Amino acid sequence: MAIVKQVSGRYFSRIETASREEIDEVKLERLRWTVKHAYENNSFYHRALKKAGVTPSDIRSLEDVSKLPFTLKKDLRERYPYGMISVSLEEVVELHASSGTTGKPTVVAYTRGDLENWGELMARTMSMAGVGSGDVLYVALGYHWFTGGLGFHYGGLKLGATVVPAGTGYTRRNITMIRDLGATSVAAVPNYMIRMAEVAGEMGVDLKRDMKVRTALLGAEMWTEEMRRRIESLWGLEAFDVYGMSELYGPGAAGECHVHDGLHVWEDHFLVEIVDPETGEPLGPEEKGVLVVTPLTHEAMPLLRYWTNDITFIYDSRECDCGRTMQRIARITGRADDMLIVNGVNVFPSSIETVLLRVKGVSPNYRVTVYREGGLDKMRIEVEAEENVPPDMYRVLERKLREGLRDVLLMNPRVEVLPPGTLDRVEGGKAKRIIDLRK
Ligand code: DLL
Repeated sequence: MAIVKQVSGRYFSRIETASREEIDEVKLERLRWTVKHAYENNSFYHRALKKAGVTPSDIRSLEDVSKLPFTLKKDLRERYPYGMISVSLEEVVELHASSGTTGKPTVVAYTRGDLENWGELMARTMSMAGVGSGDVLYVALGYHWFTGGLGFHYGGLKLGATVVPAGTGYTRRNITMIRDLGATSVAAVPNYMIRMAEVAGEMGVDLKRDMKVRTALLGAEMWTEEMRRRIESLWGLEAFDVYGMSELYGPGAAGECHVHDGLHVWEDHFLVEIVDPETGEPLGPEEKGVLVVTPLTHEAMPLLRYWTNDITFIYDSRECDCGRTMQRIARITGRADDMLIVNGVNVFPSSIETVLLRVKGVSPNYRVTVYREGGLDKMRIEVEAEENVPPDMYRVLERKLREGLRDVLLMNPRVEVLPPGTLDRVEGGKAKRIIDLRK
């Protein structure tokens, strides 16, 4: 299941291949600007910096970032809706917000300059994946509070691509339009590519024969290499990982080039660090921990050392065969709070996905439930079989999966292989695969 077409991307901005000295110079200048802006124009940061005993003039090198206090999601929630905004509301031209399923939503604000930057970052990210003018970019991501839809939209416009603001839901219509409009690139969450492939099958549409899609730009949820392979082979395309979050404008903080070895961080706009999840102490290159980001250009809502809660590491080497000099992070293993602690063993859902999808005949539709029984943590893993697997093979698959999972989980989970179509589907949003009944 090798990659079908090798896309070679183009540089969108000169800075992508700039020297280390130049990049660091830009970063330092912008870091100093950001700290000053936050200190002078936001009462929360003014107080936080005073408390930490730091003034903007104390930031003399990039390492000085570690003097700054962290900002947590809870800080944004507590200052809902406008408490983190550091410009006058007249300068704010767009607002987004998280869905706020747990507590208050977090609001993110943009000035015109911020939207300009976001468009530039998304243009770079997509250009790196070979998208440009002449492409029909089909954006199958939410367009409302979620930043996914508009992020790809702004980037696509900047590239001169033909942008289709499709949004989510209406999966049958999406299949028809991707085919009829001759879309060459699709932006979506990974699980939706699987869902669309399933619906295309029901409609009798052959993704490889009837579609012109060459690339998929995917992100917004944890996905593994195994998931990438499944998507690529179902659609006959090349899939690129795109990382971002609302608090960092949206998608486009980092993305993959055609080498597919880590994600290039747009360092002139984001200063990234990896810290120990327990102590907050900075970790070195190649050491896994929590990604902490200081956006360097966000006018409406500067954030200092934003604790993303995403787990990854920074590559030691800055050399990449694509010629870009911007540092790379590894694909996100998951969020720190998604990590399951099962009878004292730490398990990331991504390791479960990896085991499941390595087994032939097992589909990418799965659900993991953790519960307590008799004073012990138990895990049930339900996964659908592929369409062509006869039901009398389900027991064989279960045995295979149990063996693989035992090595990762250090326990015997209950594994159930189910007929295709049993589990609930999400029509375009982030998948909810983990149910922890202990919480
Ligand atoms: O998910 C922005 C986005 C849209 C990124 C479309 C990529 C594509 P939020 O809804 O604020 O923003 O969620 C951010 O999603 O902290 C990660 O946990 C997760 N996430 C985003 N991209 C990836 C990725 C958007 N490529 C949260 N791999 C982040 C794994 C990702 N997880």
